[in-house]
Amino acid sequence: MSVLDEVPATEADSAVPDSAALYRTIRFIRRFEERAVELVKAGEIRSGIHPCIGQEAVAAGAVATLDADDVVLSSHRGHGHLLAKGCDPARLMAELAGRATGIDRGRGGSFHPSDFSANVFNATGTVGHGAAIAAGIGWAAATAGSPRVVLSFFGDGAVSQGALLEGFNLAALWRLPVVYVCENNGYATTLPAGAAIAGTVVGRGEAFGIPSSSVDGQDAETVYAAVREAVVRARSGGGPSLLEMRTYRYHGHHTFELKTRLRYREQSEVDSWLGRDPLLIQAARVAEDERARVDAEVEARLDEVVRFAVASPYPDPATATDHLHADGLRPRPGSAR
Ligand SMILES: Cc1ncc(C[n+]2csc(CCOP(=O)(O)OP(=O)(O)O)c2C)c(N)n1
Ligand SMILES: [Mg+2]
Repeated sequence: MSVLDEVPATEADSAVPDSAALYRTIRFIRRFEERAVELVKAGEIRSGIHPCIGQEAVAAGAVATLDADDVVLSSHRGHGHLLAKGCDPARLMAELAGRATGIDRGRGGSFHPSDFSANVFNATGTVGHGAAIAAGIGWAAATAGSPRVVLSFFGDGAVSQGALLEGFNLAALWRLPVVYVCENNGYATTLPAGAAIAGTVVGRGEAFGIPSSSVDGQDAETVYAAVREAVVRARSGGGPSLLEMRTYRYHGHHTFELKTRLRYREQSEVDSWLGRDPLLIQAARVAEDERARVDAEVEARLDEVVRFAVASPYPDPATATDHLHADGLRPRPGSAR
């Protein structure tokens, strides 16, 4: 069962977002991530994760504008994108824990999960490259005459990568149905965006003639409105858009920061962004009894999710190279098997 199975589907082309559904998605992502961090501390998720805590309104608001057949290309900080798109949370948690029951049988982990049943084609750990893959998927959809739209997420650290700019160029040149969403959380690992980006994020899109704007990424309903406009444009043949979402991650870059204290931001800065917590902003739009019902239901579901993940077996080491290649592309004779 997916996150979206449990709530009425948001009308894909509705101009009015469903406040309670957005609240539930944000709450689910927040608590999923907090439970995942607990599993890292308990040694059940051994590789660690990049939590998206603080950025949930971007995933919730953006993905709520899509149809089921639309495609999401995610990033290394992608659990929220997957959950919002309808990925089975139990199988996602099992994937983070490297279990055989994971959405990618434990091969993708937190960095590279894909869920073709939810049309999340991949979460590339190679910063910026998803934007070029998104152009390719958009081209395939456009040439097939499909109404499919591609939503491509990446961080501020991606905007000076060559592959991303090549993707922008082709998407603009061929008017591809791609919506580029930059989650500008102010840092690429420990490097402040201001020390890494010449010009602006929005300027990257404008250079290619792509309609581009900067949006408050802490407010899911503002995100929804901006992305909806871009999705409508893409679906009607109007080509790509770029939306910079101004947001913030409350946790470290990666859970390795639980052990390694990296001094790259002031607590006062974190506190000021905590004052614009996307969960609280959306909670204020939902009646208290409805919120209590959603919170209890989310917690009960996550109890099942965690139980499923930790009870699942690890993959058999003898199968380590299975499922890594398309049919017919077996490893060469003599390579590790
Ligand atoms: C091409 C490439 N360079 C470096 C890395 C290592 N790396 C992983 S995440 C990351 C920071 C990315 O920052 P940003 O794009 O802002 O995303 P955020 O982590 O803030 O969500 C880096 C440098 C990588 N995965 N790929
Ligand atoms: Mg960043």
